[in-house]
Amino acid sequence: MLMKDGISRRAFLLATAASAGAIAVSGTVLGLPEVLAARPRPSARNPLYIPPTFAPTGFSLTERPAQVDLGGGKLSNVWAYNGLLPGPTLVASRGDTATITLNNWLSQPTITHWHGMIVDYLNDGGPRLAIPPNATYYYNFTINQRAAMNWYHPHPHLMTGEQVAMGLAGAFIVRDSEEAALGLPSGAYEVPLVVRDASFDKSGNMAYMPRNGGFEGNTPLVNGTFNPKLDVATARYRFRVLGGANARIFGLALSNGAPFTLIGNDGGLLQSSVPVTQIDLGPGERVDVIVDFRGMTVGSSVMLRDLRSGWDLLEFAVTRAVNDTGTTPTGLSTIAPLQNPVRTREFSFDGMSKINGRLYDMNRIDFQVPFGQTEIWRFKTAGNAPHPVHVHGASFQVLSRTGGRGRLFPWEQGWKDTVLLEDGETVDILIRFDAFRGLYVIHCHKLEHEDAGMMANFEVV
Ligand SMILES: [Cu+2]
Repeated sequence: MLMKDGISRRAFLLATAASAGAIAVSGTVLGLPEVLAARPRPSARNPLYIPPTFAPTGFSLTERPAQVDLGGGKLSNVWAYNGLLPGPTLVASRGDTATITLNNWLSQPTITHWHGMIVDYLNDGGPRLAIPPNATYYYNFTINQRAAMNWYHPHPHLMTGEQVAMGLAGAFIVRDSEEAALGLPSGAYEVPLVVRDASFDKSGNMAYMPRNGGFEGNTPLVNGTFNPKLDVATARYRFRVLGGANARIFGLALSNGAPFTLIGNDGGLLQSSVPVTQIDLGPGERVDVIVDFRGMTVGSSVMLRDLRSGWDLLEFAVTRAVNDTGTTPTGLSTIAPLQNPVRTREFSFDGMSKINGRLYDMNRIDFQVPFGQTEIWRFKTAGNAPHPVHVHGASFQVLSRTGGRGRLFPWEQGWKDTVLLEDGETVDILIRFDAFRGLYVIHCHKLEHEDAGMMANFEVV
């Protein structure tokens, strides 16, 4: 395949597009999206892509159009960090300094937000800091927070949905001594899983088809791999899972009914591990789970499944026997509850574009929050949920959910930065900003709601 020069690659893409169109005739009869008809069948699963890891010190990230093999050898036009989808996995230890240069090689404004990282205003990458095409932004911050898997993605006003859907996202893992002492599965036994959906045009290129209610693609991708498979050993694995979709909520489960051992979420380790057979994961949320393949025989496999769509997301194929005699500790961390809230603030997530009746105005500061003071923030909705509510500048603790599902779930313990609000629900959180004063945002992480205006500025004073 004459792929070594740009001209041949262009010709290859055109030829592939033509053949995809031909195959699509039968796919259309079946009501399948054309691109699915051209993709490999489940019998030809693609190896799960695992992005390379880098320290975020002296590191450059470039947002740019790229051609990526999402599986099966066919290149798709996407937008990606450093040409990788997902972007490189950044790994740092508590106490490290991140010095990151962001280059914007897109044809529209962008800025990168470090979702879950507790950093000051100038390093937070909020919409007010967006840079024009061909500009550069320099980040410099100290990492001072618990071990967790955070992530990075664009956050310009009005264009976040498109930029994330086109492929711009990556994991940002923070480690600390508390986590290291637990002896959790590591190396090849620790795998980040960025779970999202996507849609493609007739040529197999990533396509963004926004809807006000939220973009939902017709194809699942794990780590940017279509129809993926991961070869595993008879051992325990630690999977760091990110809900990386624009709008879709995943109901994660294993096809054999075995439980996940849930050990962490957005803000890091839970106090205690807990077995769960299903996990609902909304946009921006993370879960940290141990999956034990020791009871399985070589040659067998199990699927990571989305119970909501019925999709098989990822096949775990047991291909070799090893001797893992370890145990996953039950006690993981100590989490001090936030206490003595001094006031309650209400946020109504209205329709598909407003908070407390107002559209986002980049230049308006909607409210001020005293530094170091614990408050209850009450999230309500007048419909058009789910709204995955995300707050910048601090992690929070989920206190209660009334109405709707009427309870809290195991993955909502500990420290969170994004919480799912369904119709009819009122969710109370405890929050305290004790790291930085300055300007942050609260917004719906259904990215089409966010882009439509479901966001507010607040200032920690
Ligand atoms: Cu919303």
